[in-house]
Amino acid sequence: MKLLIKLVREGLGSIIAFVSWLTRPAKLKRTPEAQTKVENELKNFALYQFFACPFCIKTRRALHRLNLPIELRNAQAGSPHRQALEQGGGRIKVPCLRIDENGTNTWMYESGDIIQYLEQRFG
Ligand SMILES: N[C@@H](CCC(=O)N[C@@H](CS)C(=O)NCC(=O)O)C(=O)O
Repeated sequence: MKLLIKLVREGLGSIIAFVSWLTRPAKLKRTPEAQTKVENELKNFALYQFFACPFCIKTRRALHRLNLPIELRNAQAGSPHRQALEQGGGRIKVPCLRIDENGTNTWMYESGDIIQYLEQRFG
């Protein structure tokens, strides 16, 4: 039964991911200089996520719209990133944005908070 629920959830998530990919919004355009500056800042960012999680899909969609090529890290069971998320952030919950800046690691949970933060900083 648990396996069936997992399969249905993964299947639905994959369909949502596909539809979201088909209907991707236009990317924010910056000057080449501004885009390079943003991309340099983003080298300190990583998004821990699951491919088929609807909250992660929503967050990846915002990354696309804001033209933010942030490294995606799969935090599913069996992935080495899962342990890093649990140890650094304190729990296994995705999406989680890790920001490594000024010698401090910030682990931001909640898709709404992540999107709002990225919109305010880079939008
Ligand atoms: N309110 C949260 C919900 C996030 C959430 O429920 N994520 C699920 C995956 S869809 C999760 O991480 N569950 C823990 C797990 O599967 O181990 C958000 O918007 O980010």
